[in-house]
Amino acid sequence: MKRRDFVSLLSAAAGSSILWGCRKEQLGIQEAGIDMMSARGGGTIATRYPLKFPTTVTPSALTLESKLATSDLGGGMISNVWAYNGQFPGPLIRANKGDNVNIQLKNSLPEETITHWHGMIVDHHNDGQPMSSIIPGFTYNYSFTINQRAALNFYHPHPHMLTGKQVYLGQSGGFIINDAEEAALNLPSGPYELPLIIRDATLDGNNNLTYKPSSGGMIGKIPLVNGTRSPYLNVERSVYRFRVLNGANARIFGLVLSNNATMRLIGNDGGLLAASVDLNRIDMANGERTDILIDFRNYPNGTTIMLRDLRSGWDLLEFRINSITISGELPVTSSVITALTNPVTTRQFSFDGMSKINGREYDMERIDWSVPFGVTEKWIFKTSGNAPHPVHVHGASFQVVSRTGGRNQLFPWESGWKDTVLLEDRETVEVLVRFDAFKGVYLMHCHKLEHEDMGMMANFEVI
Ligand SMILES: [Cu+2]
Repeated sequence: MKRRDFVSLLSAAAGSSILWGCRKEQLGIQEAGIDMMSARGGGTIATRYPLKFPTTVTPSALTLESKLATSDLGGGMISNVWAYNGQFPGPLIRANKGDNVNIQLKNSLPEETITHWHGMIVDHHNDGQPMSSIIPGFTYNYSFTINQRAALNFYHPHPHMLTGKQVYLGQSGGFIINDAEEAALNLPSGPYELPLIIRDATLDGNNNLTYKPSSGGMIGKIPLVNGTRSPYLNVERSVYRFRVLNGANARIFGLVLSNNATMRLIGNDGGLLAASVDLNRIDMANGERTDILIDFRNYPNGTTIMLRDLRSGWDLLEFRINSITISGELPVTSSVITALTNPVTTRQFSFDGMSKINGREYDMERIDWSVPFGVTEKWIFKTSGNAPHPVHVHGASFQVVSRTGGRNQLFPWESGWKDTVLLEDRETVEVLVRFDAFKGVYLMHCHKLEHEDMGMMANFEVI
């Protein structure tokens, strides 16, 4: 907590002598106490700032400029960032299945970059892989038709050895696809459907994001939601749909509500689940997405509820119920997920140390295996240590069929279609995958971005 915030907090808490005492000589003790409360989750006391939202854009004729900018992290705390179109996080792209995407990426960063559409099934040219990186001052044109089910996807840079730094400094955003199946469900929409990009960060003495990864990846000291520190969100007594992305480089979040209420999980990486499920905890590795309904109808006006991360103990986002009128419904959702079956080939991949898959580091020029087009395969992910490794596959969604060792179970947020699955120490995870959209070179890698940058990544070719 910065001194300025502490002072404003003191004036805000002036009437709360029971909590904080009023004797000025206690100030030093109080400051330490408040610091601890702030870090440990005394959320009703800390100064909080309005949750920011990115602007929504369509991808039909979009220019995305990767450039240096500044962003207000909340309360006038200005930080230098690397932002798409000057926004941190980047603009929220929204389109329908069947729409044409025409995006020009302009590189105004001081180093090479390329943007990848994590979760989107596109051909090699449009996938934004490291070999497609462009140098400063150049542009890259993406053009494709969206042909996949409704989902929240994640756009971010993918240049070799620079991904972690660029994502960390602010290069990330959401890409929502809508479709007719989803529209028929009448889910909360408009102001009741909101993106939450959750990540961590460490600020230097000038409040700038500072990138200092360790062997376990870049683990930041504070949470940010939509680029906002200590955020709050005014909500009505209604049902909200939150499109949640873990946009951290390396941190895993265990999401809970402070009153232990359930959240209705309706979707994940690849869209709607076969059936919605009520949960009071949802874990998300970096790169994973969840689609969550939260029902605020039964709380009196003025109630506050905190979205917390149980793994760190952090308060992430305070919901402030701010209406008397009750509206909305909490739908039970379902969707048709056709199970992949009868794999014809089994492949094993060991995620070794911090930089290798099956004993080899990434080589942009090397194709490590070939996959026949349109054939179901079983891929088995293991680790020899240094997990967690969130394993991400380009070019197709997969279905997770088992986890043995470690947590030794699958979780509801791992059903349906996935593109990222968490591999913790001692775990073996089996997935079924079929590449039936495009032939060409794609990537499989650890989505702990520092592992990816160190070489825990491989090219394969769909033939
Ligand atoms: Cu890893």
